[in-house]
Amino acid sequence: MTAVAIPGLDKAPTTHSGVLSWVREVAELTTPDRVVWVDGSDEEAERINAELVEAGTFVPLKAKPNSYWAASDPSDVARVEERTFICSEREEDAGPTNNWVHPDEMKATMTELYRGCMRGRTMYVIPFCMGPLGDDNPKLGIEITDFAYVVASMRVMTRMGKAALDKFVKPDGTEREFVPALHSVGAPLEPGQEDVPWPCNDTKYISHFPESRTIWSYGSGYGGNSLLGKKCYSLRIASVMARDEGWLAEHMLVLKLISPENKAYYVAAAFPSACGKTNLAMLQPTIPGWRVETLGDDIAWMRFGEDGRLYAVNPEAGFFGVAPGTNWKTNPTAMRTIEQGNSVFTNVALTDDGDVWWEGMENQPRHATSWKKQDWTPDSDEPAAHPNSRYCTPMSQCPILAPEWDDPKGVPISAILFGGRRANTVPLVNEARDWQHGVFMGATMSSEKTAAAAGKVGEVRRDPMAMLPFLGYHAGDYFAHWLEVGKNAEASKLPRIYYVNWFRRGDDKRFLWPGFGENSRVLKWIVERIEGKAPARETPIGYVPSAEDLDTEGLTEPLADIQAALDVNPEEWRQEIPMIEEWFDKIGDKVPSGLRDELSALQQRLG
Ligand code: GTP
Ligand code: SPV
Ligand code: MN
Repeated sequence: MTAVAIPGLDKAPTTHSGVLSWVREVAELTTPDRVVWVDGSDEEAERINAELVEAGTFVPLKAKPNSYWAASDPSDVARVEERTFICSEREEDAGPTNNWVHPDEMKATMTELYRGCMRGRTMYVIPFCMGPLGDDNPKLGIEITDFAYVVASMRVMTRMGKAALDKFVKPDGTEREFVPALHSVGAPLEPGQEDVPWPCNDTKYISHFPESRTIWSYGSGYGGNSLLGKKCYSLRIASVMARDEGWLAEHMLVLKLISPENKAYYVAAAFPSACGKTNLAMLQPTIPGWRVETLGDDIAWMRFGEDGRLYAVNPEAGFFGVAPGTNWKTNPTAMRTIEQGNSVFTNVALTDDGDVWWEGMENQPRHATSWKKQDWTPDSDEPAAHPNSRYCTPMSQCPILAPEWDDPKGVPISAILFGGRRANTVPLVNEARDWQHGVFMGATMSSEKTAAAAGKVGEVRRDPMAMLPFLGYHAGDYFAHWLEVGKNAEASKLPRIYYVNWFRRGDDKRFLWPGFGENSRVLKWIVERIEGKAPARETPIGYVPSAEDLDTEGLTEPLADIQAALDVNPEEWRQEIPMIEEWFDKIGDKVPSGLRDELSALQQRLG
């Protein structure tokens, strides 16, 4: 056997034997022209950004420092749930909500796709750590990718480079475990072939091997498909680790709410993709004296602390936020974060003065370059920005970042919110009777599909705990795990659970609730409930405030709208029952009996 000489392969800045052998194996399979070990330095970032500009992937923005505009291939704009696979050894472990292929078969198929797939390209080796570097047990990974855009984005979204690699070998020489995460755009270059700004492949696979804690992604450069520390590691693989180890890996924001008395409450909230996590995490309260600080906008890892409370850590270091709808009124915090630069904007519009714009932002330009790289004017039939266009920006720039954001201990959660996008039925806020009832709310929550994933937008689907596309194992086992977490804790120390809906509409389709900063009124009611101070009416679905129980001072919306947003209509809920039954039947025997009990109790209360 002759070892292949690939420039850079032997420059490994680590002695970790698992890393060395895996990187060599991948290089020999994918045959890149060169290997770059990513160190995370500023000089390296400058070089990579310059290369991306040279390749036409990045256009530097004149109006924001160290920031870039990128437009993807028009076919590569969102997560591809149909092409996402949980390749557990046994099909029943993936469950009825995931696509499954046996790991041997998937590895055989993808090995052939990967063979020679990095020809003509650079293979980047990115060491990264999900969660604070100071953790006693850091969650490490190596992403191998052939797309420099992924390197630039991982730099924003994770703790990466030398600082992460230093954690791979303990001071005593022991090698830590890591998640190998392989990514290729699947677009080898033949000698002399010209590259395109956004290489990708019509064939896409986003595959997860839960038993070996391995990720293989092929064919897409879009965030959730290519930034493998994010959904692939921190949710799909981590949910399996969490099941095995007794913790929770969730699609949740984490915020700190500070009352006028300066008391802090930490809140975690699970809303499906493009349903308001970033906006709630960065909320600017409209009620006097209340403040919010941000800890995370997409993912929370929650474990019990020594005091028996549930503590949350955000594994990420950046925001990969939905651009459309973001403006100085809806989300001033996001605007102030991106304004400082060091950001990548993908599939938004590029203005003629070298800035970014998207639908919903102030100062609509008279002319711009659309995300499809076409001339755009306000008269154009198509939007300037793709509905799932995104900004990628460092958390450290967030002006209301909570000082404890990087603390490995995490923050103790007082309330968990589940929420979806429902035009009817689901009231603005609803408090669970207890943990089991709250788990039932999460397990049966539903939402209209958004542009964050390929497919039809607007269809109502069950999205348990906002994890439907991100569960690494059987949904029924996942519900059982949530119940188990509650059983192992003292009830008084568990977070209270709420079900919220900012998206209920009136007959004329307008939103009944103003949302955004006004959601602070709902958070205030929740905190007052926790303190035993706020009233609520007991309804068949849970404890719901009346309009007068909420602080509505200064709200300009008609009282009738607020009342309609809070309305619990038993007839609408009775129509929900068969849909929940159908959902439970889909999950099958593994639906825990506690949740079946909750369903019958709900049915009975609805009469
Ligand atoms: P992912 O990053 O895909 O997981 O999404 P997310 O849950 O962080 O969603 P985000 O906060 O980015 O919101 C998505 C869209 O919903 C944006 O267009 C927002 O402007 C809009 N939105 C957020 N909060 C509210 C709200 O309270 N009311 C209304 N009407 N729209 C909202
Ligand atoms: C989501 O779709 O929930 C996102 C964006 O947060 S992505 O990282 O692409 O999954
Ligand atoms: Mn998300």
